[in-house]
Amino acid sequence: MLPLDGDADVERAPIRLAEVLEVRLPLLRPFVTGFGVTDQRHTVLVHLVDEAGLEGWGEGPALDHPYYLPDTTASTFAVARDYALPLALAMGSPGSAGPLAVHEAMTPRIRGNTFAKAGVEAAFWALEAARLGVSMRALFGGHRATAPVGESLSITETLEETLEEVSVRLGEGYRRIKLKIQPGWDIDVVAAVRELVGPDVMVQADANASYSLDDADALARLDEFDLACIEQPLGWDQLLEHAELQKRIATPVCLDESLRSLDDVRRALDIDACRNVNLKPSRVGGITESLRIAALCAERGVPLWCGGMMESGIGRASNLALCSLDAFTDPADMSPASVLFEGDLVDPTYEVKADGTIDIPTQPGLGFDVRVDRVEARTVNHAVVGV
Ligand code: OSB
Ligand code: MG
Repeated sequence: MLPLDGDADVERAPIRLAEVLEVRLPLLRPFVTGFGVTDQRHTVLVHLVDEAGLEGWGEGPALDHPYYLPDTTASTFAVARDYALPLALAMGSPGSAGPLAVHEAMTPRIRGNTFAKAGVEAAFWALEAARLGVSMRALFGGHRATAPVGESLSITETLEETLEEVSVRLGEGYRRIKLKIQPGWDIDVVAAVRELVGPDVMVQADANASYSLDDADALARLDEFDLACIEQPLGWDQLLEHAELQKRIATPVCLDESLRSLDDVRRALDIDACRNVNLKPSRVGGITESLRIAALCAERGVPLWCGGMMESGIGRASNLALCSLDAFTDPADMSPASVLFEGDLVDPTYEVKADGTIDIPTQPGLGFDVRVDRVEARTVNHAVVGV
């Protein structure tokens, strides 16, 4: 049962602190994709505290630059501070609104800016879970205790480096390998990885919008490697072109950048622009929209998995809780913070177990303890929003 019928009937103490923070998390290794190299992860946090002392943390993990989607860290920080959080707080007396009402307050008014809305909404979901004394998993209506995960491998200097990393991750139990590809780094790397892992390992590719429809024949050559899907081969706004491409290749197209709302997903499925869905809650404007997308994919029998934005543990917490829903059929992109950052913002952080799964927390609220000292040490921009 999804919690979409209305907010719970719960006592909500007024919110006494609402703040937006930009934090800088140094990456252990640069992350290289078709849109560039990142070695510092700048992300946006939303923090709420109510008069009863209960807290909610959320994350709006846009990237620094507008090369993935129009949203950036700076735009997300500004829109969360100036519009999303003020609209959320203006619902009733400050803090009297539940997360669904907060979603309704922001979504029809703020165009785009999904990462800002998602960060604010996530903080209200975590706070709601704390107020109800339940886990986010229970609040979202999920039953699974663990989430299977895969790794998203960045583009490396040499093929050997990629093959080495694939072996390490499969040895550690990861359930699926996702290779970042771009023109010039595609067929050879996919062929070499398939050869290395054999026919039974789940392999997929993510192009981050680096091809055009003119490359359809080249992309069709990937068909022989039995990829679970090819993610976002074409431009971020090229829905019709993806439908055309899907007619010309056998590999299922998966969309990431192109899906920013429930309506986007419905349209994409209706025109066969994709046969596989990467759901990033922050990219679609939050948990509420994600629950609706999960229900749609389940209804239509579409393979669904939870993508990642290299969130800190704060952002991963709500993603992980979402993975407890049966609608998620395929492994999530959820490399642990220990692989990504010098130290996560939650402690203890989540880890991938030897069976390639992550335990989904059952503690009330966010499900993890936030390391406020680390958040403070890494904050580069901070704004308190009046309540
Ligand atoms: O395209 O899926 C993507 C990270 C940042 C921006 C875009 C993408 C990614 C990933 C996810 O590949 C990796 C992760 O979060 O573990
Ligand atoms: Mg992607």
